[in-house]
Amino acid sequence: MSKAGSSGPVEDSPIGSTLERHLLDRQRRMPEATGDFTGLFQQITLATKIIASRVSKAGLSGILGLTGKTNIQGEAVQKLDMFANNTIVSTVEAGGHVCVMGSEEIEEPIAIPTQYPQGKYVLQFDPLDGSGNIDINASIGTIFSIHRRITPEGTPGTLDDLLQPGRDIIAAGYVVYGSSNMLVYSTGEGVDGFTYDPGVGAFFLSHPNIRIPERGAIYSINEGNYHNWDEGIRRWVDWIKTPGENKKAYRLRYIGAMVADVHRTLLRGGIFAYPQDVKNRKGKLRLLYEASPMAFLVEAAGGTASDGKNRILDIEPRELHQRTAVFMGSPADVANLLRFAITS
Ligand code: AHM
Ligand code: MG
Repeated sequence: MSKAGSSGPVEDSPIGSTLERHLLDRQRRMPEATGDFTGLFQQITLATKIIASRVSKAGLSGILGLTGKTNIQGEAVQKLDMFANNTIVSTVEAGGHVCVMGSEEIEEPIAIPTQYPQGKYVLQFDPLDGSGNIDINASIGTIFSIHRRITPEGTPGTLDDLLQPGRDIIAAGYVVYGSSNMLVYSTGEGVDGFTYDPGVGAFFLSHPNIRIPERGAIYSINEGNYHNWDEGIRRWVDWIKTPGENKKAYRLRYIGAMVADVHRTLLRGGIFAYPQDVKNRKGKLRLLYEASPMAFLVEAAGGTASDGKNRILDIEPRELHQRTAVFMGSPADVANLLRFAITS
């Protein structure tokens, strides 16, 4: 008969490491931690499990299709976008850990109802990124980032709490709803990936300490915009897909959901790009809840994230729904892009 009880190392555990255990281990390493961060993370995780469940049943439950409304970007809002948004808001607001939230789907800062505590964190999220993929059963995802509030504790949070640069993020992550569902997150020290086991209802550590390769062999960009790009970007794309001396042509992969395209880039290396173009002079992707969280993860995995001139994490936000150009991925691949971008 074996001896009872064990809190031994995870490698010896018969069940592997759950996300909950990972978060608790992290909390125990920080004597000043109050459990607030862990609590917030658990609420975010719960919301993404509810979203994942609904996404997997989308075709069955008649929830596909447009609501008939447009969001503040003027894009059609699909039912699942609003479901995902409302799920995150209602799961997180009651927890007492945040003082304000910002969402792609909601024009103004999302206040925390006064019956709940006004917490010390600030949550920003894109509830369902890549929503154009919903109706074709391709990958979509949720992106989020957490800052500490900068306004006085105990008061309602404000827009100032949301307009913080990416370098001050304390944790960011995404969930990709794909052939399996994965949560990838970082608190700045390394990036860990967890795969969801639907039978158990838990995320298990499957990709510890993700490191992006120094150089990849894939470029990811909507090349249909070629004729709308600046000349430097066009020359870079011409170069990257042309074989040369000591250089193979890069392969193109683009699913049209930033979560899925950046997830592949983190694991396989290469570059994901969404440049500015004649239609979107400041780029298309949103700084606060798309570009910054992903830049935080890419940098924590050893990669580079730039808007073509500056580090994305150093951009000082001025608007909640600000857009930016995005170039992120393997350091050598982003460095090559920048050589073309800045000489245009
Ligand atoms: P969304 O958040 O409304 O779904 O839009 C953002 C998406 C990104 O996930 C993706 O990288 C990009 O828009 C695709 O845009 P395009 O269709 O112009 O290539
Ligand atoms: Mg999005």
